[in-house]
Amino acid sequence: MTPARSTTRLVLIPSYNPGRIVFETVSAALHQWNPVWVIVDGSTDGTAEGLQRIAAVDPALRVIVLTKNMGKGAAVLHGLDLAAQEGYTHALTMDSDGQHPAELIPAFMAASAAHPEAMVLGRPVFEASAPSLRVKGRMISNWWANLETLWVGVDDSLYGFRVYPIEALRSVMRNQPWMRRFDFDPEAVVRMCWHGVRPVNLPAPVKYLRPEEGGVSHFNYLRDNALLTWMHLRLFLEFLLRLPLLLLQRQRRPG
Ligand SMILES: Nc1nc2c(ncn2[C@@H]2O[C@H](COP(=O)(O)OP(=O)(O)O)[C@@H](O)[C@H]2O)c(=O)[nH]1
Ligand SMILES: [Mg+2]
Repeated sequence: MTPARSTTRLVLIPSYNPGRIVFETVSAALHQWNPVWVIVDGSTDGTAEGLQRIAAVDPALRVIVLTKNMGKGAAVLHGLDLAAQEGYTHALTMDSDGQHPAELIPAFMAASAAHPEAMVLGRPVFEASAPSLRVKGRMISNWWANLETLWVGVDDSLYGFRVYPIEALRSVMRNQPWMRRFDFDPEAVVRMCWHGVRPVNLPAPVKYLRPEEGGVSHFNYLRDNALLTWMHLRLFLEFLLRLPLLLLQRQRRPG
């Protein structure tokens, strides 16, 4: 049975060549929420066609196809612009590759409804099988993100299972060229904090699927770590410029 349609909150799934696992991911999301929008980001694995076939018989699913690969952030922004036009106020983003817990969509949406001005961030709970290089690597990104936000309370900077207030995120993205590729998730958290959107953290398991289970990652260790390093360098320089203002905001922070 499809859940009742929400007119304020939607699930946005950016998707780039995830392979067949996307059908399970999307079906799990549809089990929990209505509407679910998938932004197919220039995929060449035939998943756009398969998803469109599902959408043809299930009005809870909308498939938006970008013919060229634009990057995760650009795909999310495309979805946010359309969602704003249709009056949605909040979007839960999740990955298309089966790593994120669809069963927690209602709990995250409920937390967002309780704190509409905040962003609801997943705090990853890793399985023992999670690659330790990825788990340790994110501690570096988290350290930078906490410094850049003066420890306002970001538990994890990289986990893309989140609920964002749409207008705040669009206005953060609109006026700068960054946050369009894989660097989207951590930069969004930092810039949203600077924008005055506070984080609410909820634990959420992350799965690392084996290739034979349909696990696919486009994370390229050198390319993406270079992108993340460059991103934190940019953010850090901007942080230094913003520091007086951030310290002032911190003084005024309640509690
Ligand atoms: N890497 C990558 N991911 C994209 C892109 N566009 C959308 N995505 C989505 O972003 C999510 C995260 O990417 P993934 O390769 O799984 O990275 P990982 O989970 O950190 O290993 C997936 O849902 C992708 O389908 C893109 O251009 N590159
Ligand atoms: Mg992934």
